[in-house]
Amino acid sequence: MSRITKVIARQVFDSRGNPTVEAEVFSKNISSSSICPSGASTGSYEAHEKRDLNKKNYNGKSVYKAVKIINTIIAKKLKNQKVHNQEKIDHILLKLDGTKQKIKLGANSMLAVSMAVKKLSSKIKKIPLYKNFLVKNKFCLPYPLMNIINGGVHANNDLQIQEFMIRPDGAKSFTQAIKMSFLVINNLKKILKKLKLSTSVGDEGGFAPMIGSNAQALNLITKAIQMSGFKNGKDISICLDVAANELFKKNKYSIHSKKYVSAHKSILEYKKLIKKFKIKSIEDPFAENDWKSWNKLMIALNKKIQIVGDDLYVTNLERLKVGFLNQSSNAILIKLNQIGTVTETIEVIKFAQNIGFNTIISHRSGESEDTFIADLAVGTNSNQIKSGSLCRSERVAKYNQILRIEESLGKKAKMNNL
Ligand code: 2PG
Ligand code: MG
Repeated sequence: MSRITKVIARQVFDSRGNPTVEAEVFSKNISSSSICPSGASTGSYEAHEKRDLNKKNYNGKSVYKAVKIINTIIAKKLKNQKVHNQEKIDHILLKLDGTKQKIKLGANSMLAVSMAVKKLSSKIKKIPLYKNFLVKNKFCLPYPLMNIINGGVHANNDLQIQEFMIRPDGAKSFTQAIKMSFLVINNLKKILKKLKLSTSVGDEGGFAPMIGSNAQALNLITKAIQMSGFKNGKDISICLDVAANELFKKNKYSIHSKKYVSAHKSILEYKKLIKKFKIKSIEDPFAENDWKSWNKLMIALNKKIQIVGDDLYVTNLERLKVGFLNQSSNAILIKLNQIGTVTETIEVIKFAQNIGFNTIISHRSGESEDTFIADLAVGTNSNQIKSGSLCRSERVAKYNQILRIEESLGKKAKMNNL
């Protein structure tokens, strides 16, 4: 049984140019490394991201403390542990931290190590990473959720909703899914150019034109879908991430315009949008503590569309259980760094799938070249992956990795069910 001989860490940079943690785990002369991503629209129940907060160093954003924690405390504890025993290693990290929100070690230091261990284990076993999770035989490929117009805190335009996404529901393979998405994105670019709107992109690679209404963004996407020869709601579906935490004040929401209105009025507006633009999925339609409104929306929509909890659940089993009992949603977004270890993430995925929820593996708005989530999506048979647009290498890297996996599966490669 291979054992960990050394753990080291360093400060590297994410796609926004902010410092982040990379950990490298060794077993003799073999090593694997992993980089922790970082969010901008974070839920308040997320595990803690440790930053130095010293204004003189990278405007308070450096992660030298987290790096030091890995190089000293974590490295010492993990030495001689069995590489393939992921659960034990993650439990050592959890015990070492001992706090509810990973305040002591920081979820960024814990996760970088946890993911690097998982990668090292598959390297030593000489199996691809996706074969080192839950699924052993029948691998299914996820549908990509591509964020093609960026708003909210991911862009500096006036769009209230954070992410306007497309999902190529009609695709029969992942290759075809990418091709269909490519066409829509390419045509959207042409439409924007013609309207003399900017084609520069936001944090997740989607366009960030200076437009100010959700309906305007949705009209542009609908046009691009038609121009590509696809049927909206059939071949390609429009999906949203509202990130409503950011649009919530004094029990009111400014989702559909800058004006704050009640949750009840927001639901009526949602219904109109869904009908007009054939929207198939809405993530974080309401704020993280507003359980009541989530349930009202689920009832109002009568299970017809996918309702996804991101900031609501923060990949946390306890919160997911509350959401299940409350009938808050029928899908969960999975982000490793919201919870901080691979083992806890897998537990949440398993539970979610057992209760019939869709699991959507997701990037963060601050990403890196690390493609761990692509393998995680296939290795857990999650039916969707959200990794931004087909633009910016840190986003495309994940889609490219799934193309490689599809190729290696050959004839056995199947798309998952939506
Ligand atoms: C989200 C994510 C990723 P962030 O809200 O779903 O798209 O954004 O990483 O900023 O939380
Ligand atoms: Mg979200």
